[in-house]
Amino acid sequence: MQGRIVVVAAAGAIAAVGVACGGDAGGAQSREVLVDYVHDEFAASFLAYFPRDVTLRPGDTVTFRQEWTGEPHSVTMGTMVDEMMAVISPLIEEYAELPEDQIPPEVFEQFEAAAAKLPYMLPDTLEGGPVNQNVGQPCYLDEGAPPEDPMQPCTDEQQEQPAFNGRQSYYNSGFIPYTGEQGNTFVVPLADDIEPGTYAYYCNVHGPFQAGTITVVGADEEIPSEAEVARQALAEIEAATAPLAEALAQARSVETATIFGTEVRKPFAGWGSEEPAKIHAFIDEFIPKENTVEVGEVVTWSFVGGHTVSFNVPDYFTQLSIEDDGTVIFSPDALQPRGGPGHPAAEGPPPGEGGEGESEGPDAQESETEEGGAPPGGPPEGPVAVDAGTWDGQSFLSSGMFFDGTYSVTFTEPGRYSYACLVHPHMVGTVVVEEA
Ligand SMILES: [Cu+2]
Repeated sequence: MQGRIVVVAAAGAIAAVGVACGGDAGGAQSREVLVDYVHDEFAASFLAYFPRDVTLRPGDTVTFRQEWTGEPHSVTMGTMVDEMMAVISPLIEEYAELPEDQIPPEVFEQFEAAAAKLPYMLPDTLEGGPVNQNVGQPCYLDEGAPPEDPMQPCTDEQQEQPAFNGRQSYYNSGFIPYTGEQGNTFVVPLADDIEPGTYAYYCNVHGPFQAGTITVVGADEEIPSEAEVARQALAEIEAATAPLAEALAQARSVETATIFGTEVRKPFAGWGSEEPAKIHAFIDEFIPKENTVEVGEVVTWSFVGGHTVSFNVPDYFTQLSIEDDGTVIFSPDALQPRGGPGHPAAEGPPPGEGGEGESEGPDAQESETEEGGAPPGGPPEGPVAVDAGTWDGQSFLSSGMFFDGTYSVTFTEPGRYSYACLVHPHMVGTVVVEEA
């Protein structure tokens, strides 16, 4: 991790020298902001921008560079976002460190009311297929809001990116793809006539907790060097990493645990830090990475966060992708169970069950095998236990996305089987099946 940042810092130093040799500060500057972060000690997703604030002058450029952890992101700004964050930022500032039960209910109401004014990229119910195209695709508006119909993208003209002048009502990258010409990159030129001030942006997938600011100063004012910006990014990454590393070490040292109110047993699929606030990051690891069982034995994963357990996966595909006509698609293959029983909540929880926070342990609900392919509906809400039955190591087998609950597979053939999370490409594990 340090190595990479040092390289960035060194490049910054060279750029700074170049400017110094050129005499004055003439010529536009560029500063880089990381979107998410690929850690080299463990797999994780950081729902954050590093650094959180960057200072530039009119005519300069902000380059958002995404590090692909499998989580989709956008960079979304404009006066609509400024207004939302003017309400929400002070709330986060004041209450984020408090345990949830000590936060007055009206704080949540204010937060929700402000956040609800802006549309989100992902539909409320994930089903696979097109996401909300009105904000999943790029959209740059001088005034007004994106189309109300989630399936209606902004017009071709509205998708052409102008410089950011601070007065546009909505200025949205849309989903920043992993591949392609603009892969992992979103470049924001600041207009020559942008007023000095602070401009907010956020991710319209993960919401106002994933947010940052661009501070614009006067044309003749000093701004932090590229190296200083990189150092600040590194400091913020380290601050976000420390509690995660601690939580991971703890997860590795136990067999069972209670996390986010749910009892879990190894192997864990995903992990996180329970420390409140300011850690908008989670661990994309199977813990432990390798499990050894005998033929006929069952392995039961406990999910912590939105992941899949998937064997014999096809070539890598991303959770979200952009089709030739611009449509942003949530891959049904990443979301839905494959080769086993469906999500048990697909047909809705039985009356009186499946309510929020109603954790009854992994045996609370048994799934039934669906006939004729994948069921409709998305990930189950609340803890569920899915038994995929036996698997002989031959077919594509995927749990579908889970946030909570367990997934069991009984292995019938000896061998060494690697598996992966279809959402998070760095999240891989192995099951070794030995002769009984
Ligand atoms: Cu994952």
